[in-house]
Amino acid sequence: MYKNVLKPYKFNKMLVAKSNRNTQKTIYICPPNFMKKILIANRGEIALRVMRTAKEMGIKTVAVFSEADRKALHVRYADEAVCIGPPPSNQSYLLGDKIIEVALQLGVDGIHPGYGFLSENAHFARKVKEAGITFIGPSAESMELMGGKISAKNAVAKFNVPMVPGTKDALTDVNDAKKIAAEIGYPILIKASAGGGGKGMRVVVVESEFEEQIKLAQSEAKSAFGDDAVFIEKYVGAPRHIEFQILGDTHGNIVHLFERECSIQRRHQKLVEEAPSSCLTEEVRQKMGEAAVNVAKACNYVGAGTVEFLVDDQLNFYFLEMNTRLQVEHPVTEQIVNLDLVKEQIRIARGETLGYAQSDLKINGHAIELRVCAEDPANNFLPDIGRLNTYKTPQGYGVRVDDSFEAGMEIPIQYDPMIAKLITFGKDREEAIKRMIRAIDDYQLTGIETTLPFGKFVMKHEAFISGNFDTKFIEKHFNPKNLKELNNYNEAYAFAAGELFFANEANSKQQALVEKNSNWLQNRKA
Ligand code: MV4
Repeated sequence: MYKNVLKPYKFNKMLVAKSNRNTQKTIYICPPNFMKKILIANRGEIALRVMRTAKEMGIKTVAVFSEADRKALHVRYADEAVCIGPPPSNQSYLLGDKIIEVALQLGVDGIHPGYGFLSENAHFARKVKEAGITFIGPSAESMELMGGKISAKNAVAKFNVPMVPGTKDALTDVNDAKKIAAEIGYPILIKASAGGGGKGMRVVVVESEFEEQIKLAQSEAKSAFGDDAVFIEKYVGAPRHIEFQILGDTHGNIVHLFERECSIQRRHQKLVEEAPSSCLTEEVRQKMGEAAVNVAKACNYVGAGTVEFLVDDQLNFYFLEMNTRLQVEHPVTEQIVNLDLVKEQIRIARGETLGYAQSDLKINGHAIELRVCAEDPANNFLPDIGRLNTYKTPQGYGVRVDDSFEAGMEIPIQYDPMIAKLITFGKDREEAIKRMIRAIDDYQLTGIETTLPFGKFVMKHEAFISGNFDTKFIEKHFNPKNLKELNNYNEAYAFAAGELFFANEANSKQQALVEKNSNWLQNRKA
C-alpha cells in the first residue's frame, strides 16, 4: 500500500520522507489517517452517498460538476465544487485529466470514482496514482486483468473457480471452434471479450449457423469495442444472476459480504435487487463465497468489488465476471451486514486492515432495493423526461432512500434516468417485501412516470414472493396491462384481491411453463 503514496512532487506536511534504495526516488510514508480531502468524480445519488460518509469521517469533499448540474445537490453538499465542462459526459464527468488537474489544484489526497463514468477506467486509476493522489479503488492492474473477459477467465482458472464449459481463449480458427462447440453441445453463446452488460452476445442454436454467427460477432465486437476477440460458452437458459460483494485490504486480507440477487432485470438493466438471495442453501452460499474470494485473490484485489455468477436451476454456479467498483445496489449488502461500504473503501485506501475475519460476518435480516427510474413501465420502459412536481420520499422504520433530487427539479436528460434507490429492510424477506409495498405507496412523486408501479407489481407477484424466478422474470410475467389494475384499485380490498389475481389469472399459463423449465422451488426447500 505504501507504494501507493509514492509522491515525487506533491508535498504534504503530514508525510514522512524516506528514500527508496531500488527506485532512488523519495517516498513519503503516510500516517494512517492521511486522507483529509477527497474529490468525488461523479454526480447524483452516489456522489452524495460518498460525501455523507466522508463528512462522518472528518474528510473534506470536493465536487466536480457539469453545466447541467449547477443546482445539483451534490454540488451544494460538497465543501468545494468545481465546474468542469458542458453537460455531455465526454465533455465533463469523463474528462479524467481535467479532474486530476482540479484535484491537484485543490490539494486533494484521494479520488472516489463512484460507479459508471471513470470508475472502471484503468488508465484513469493509473494517472491518479501517478499524480500522487490515492485512487479509492483497486489497482490499475486488477482493473485491467478483470476488464477483459478472456484475461479474467484465465486469471481465475488457476484458482479452482467454476466456469461455464467453453473456451478460455479468443477464437482464431473457425473449424477448431466448431469442434469445441460440438463437444460442449448446442445451444452455445458467443461472447465478446471486451463486451459487458450483455453487449456483443449471440446465441447459436444449431451448428449450421455457427460460422456465420462467429463472423458477425467478431465484426460487431471490432466496431463496438475495437477488439474482435470472442469466445464461446455453453448457453445456460434462464439462469439467476447472483453476485458476491468482496472487500480486500492492502495487507492481503479478503472477505466476502455474502450475495445480492439481481435477477429482475430488463435488457441488462437491473430493476430490483435483494440480499440475501432467496434460493441459495447455506452450503452453496459458502462455496460461492469461497469462489468469490478466490477470484479476488486471482487479481490481488484491493478495495470493494463484486464477483458475478450465473446460477442454474440445479444451483450449479459459474463465474461470469468481476466488477471492480462499488455497485449501484451496494446498499442491500450494507443493510444485512451493518457495514458502510464507502467507509470500508476509504479505510482500505488509507492502508488500514479490515479488522474482521470471514467468521465475524453474519447475515442480519433481509434487504430489497428498487431502482426508481424516470421510465414508463406501462410504455415499454420508455424514458420519461420532465420536472418532479411533487417529490416526497417515504419515511419510517426499515426504509432508506438514496437519491439526489428535490421537488421542482428537472431530470437532466444527459445522464442515467435513475431518480432514486428505494431500499427497505426487515427481519426477514416477507417483512422487507411488505415494507417495500408500503414505501412505494407512501412515495409522493408526480410530473414524470417512474418504475415505482413496476416495483409494486414485482413485490405482489407470486413468482417473486415464492422465490421461483430467474433472469427471464419480465419476459415471462410482466404485462403492462396488469400495472393499471394493480395501481387503480381500492387499497382496502387490494391485498387479498391482488394475490388472488396473480395466483389465478395472470400466471396460470406462464406458471405451467416456469414449472416445466425450472426447479427453483424444489431447490429452495431442499
Ligand atoms: C450467459 C448467459 C447464459 N449462458 N452466459 C449477460 C450479461 C453478461 N454479463 C453475461 N450474461 C449472460 N451470460 C452463458 N454461458 C446468460 C446471460 C444473461 C444474463 C445474465 C445475468 C443477468 C441477466 C441476463 C440476461 C440475459 C442473459
